[in-house]
Amino acid sequence: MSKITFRVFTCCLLFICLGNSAPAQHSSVVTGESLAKVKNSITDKLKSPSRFDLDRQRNMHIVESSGAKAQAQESSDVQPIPFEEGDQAPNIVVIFNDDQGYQDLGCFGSPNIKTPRVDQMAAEGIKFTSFMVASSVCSPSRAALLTGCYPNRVGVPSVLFPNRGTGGLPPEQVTIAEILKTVGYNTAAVGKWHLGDERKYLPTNQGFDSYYGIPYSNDMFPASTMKYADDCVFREGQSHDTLKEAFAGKLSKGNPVSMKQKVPLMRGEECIEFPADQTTITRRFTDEGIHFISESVKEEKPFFLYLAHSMPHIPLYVSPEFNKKSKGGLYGDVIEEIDFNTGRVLDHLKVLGIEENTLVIFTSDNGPWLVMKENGGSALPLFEGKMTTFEGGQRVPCVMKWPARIPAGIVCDELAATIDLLPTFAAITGAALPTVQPLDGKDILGLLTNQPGAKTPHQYFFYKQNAVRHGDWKYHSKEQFKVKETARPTQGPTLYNLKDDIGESNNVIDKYPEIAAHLAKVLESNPNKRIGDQKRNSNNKKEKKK
Ligand SMILES: [Ca+2]
Repeated sequence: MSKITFRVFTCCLLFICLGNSAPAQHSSVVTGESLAKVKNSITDKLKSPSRFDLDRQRNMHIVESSGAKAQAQESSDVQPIPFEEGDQAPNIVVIFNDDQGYQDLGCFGSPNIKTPRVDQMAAEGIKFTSFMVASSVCSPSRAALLTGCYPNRVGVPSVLFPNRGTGGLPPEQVTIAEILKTVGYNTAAVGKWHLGDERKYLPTNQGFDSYYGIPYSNDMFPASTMKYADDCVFREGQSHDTLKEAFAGKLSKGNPVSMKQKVPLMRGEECIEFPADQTTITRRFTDEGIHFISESVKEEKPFFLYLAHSMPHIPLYVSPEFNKKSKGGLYGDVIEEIDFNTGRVLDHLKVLGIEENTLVIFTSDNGPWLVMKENGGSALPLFEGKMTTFEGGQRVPCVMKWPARIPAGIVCDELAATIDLLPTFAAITGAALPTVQPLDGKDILGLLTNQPGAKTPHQYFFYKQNAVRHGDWKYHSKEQFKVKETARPTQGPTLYNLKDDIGESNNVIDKYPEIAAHLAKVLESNPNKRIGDQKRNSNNKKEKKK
């Protein structure tokens, strides 16, 4: 085939693909009143948890998957586990780390960090090599995971800060915890939240029965609106008076400069320790998660544990037992402590006899903070890291284990994403999907369970407003660089073929201009456009007027 013929062929093929299934456009206007109605209907459902028809859900999956065209893939010789009568919906544990890079696990090729427990999880379950987050920074990535939507849609386009009036995930948006409450789950958020520190934005107002953790990044400040428990433990000489003095002193963007990196530890809606002792925080978050699991088992309730560690985001802290143990320096120590504690959760599930039917997911909120050098992790072989739309920013390590349904030793190269978790959890528990927000995530149960021919449900995946992926192709309208040493003179537009060029180093836009042109057009209709921005701005204006 000549080059021109190939281009015409490619162009036609793309036209057919794009014409048939451009990104879904949601024209219905979601009003404040309708949002409130849905939220109320969820609350109503909480009062009478419905019994889910799991077998029906599962049979539907088998029918759908069996119709798909079987294609050779790496794990194709591993047979799916058949559904059985009386199978129960699983318990769900999501372990979500902060700024852990693509390479920072043994099973993802780390040369110097040892993670035997997560590696074992991968060997006993599934490893996703192309697992995406919907933003390369904390708050939007977390909003996307919990709502199944690109973050701009749900009003969290960028990082939130205490004392700056940046708000939070609007309470009317429906989270994983809220949909799982409708089918009788116990729910707990443990660790970093970062979707708003004011009371109305806290996990306890987003479907979680309990919250224990640091409400934003571990390098931030106390919030002036924070409520302190009567028995709050003040450390390092801090007190109500020192806090008062700090807020009366020098402020930078509303934050008291003398309190940098002093963050609260909260239980429920109050601070119980200030500043949080971060040297023991990974263990304490895990202790809390384990306690919640035990309590749920005692109550004979299925559970959803969202265990969001506050590290390896800097500043890094580690328990004495892990100090200087890793060949990967302090960063490696932190990851190895998280790995050890992940093992504690897995062991606890086993001891309680619920390992078989518990889905455990281990992943990260965005790529490594490379400008922190040795404290910043690695995304190799991907290019760049946090705060960029390169793969290093948004492709994260991910392993999942669920012995009852996920066969051992699967490697999945299909694109999947954190936005897929909500619809997938809905599918496996029978919970109804939210209607408040137009969902961007898709059910990936077929991929998880290694159904023959299962493919990514994402024809397009969007990286902020700047880039789009379609199969192996990735088009950037604009490139962002955070690491000066490796920044390139061209800022885009660029086109890469990730199959041959996972490091996004060989711009082939001149070779495939038709593909670039089509993807540029697709990017224009990006569902992650500034819908949420507009909403958030109008909310902020309203708040300012008050
Ligand atoms: Ca992060």
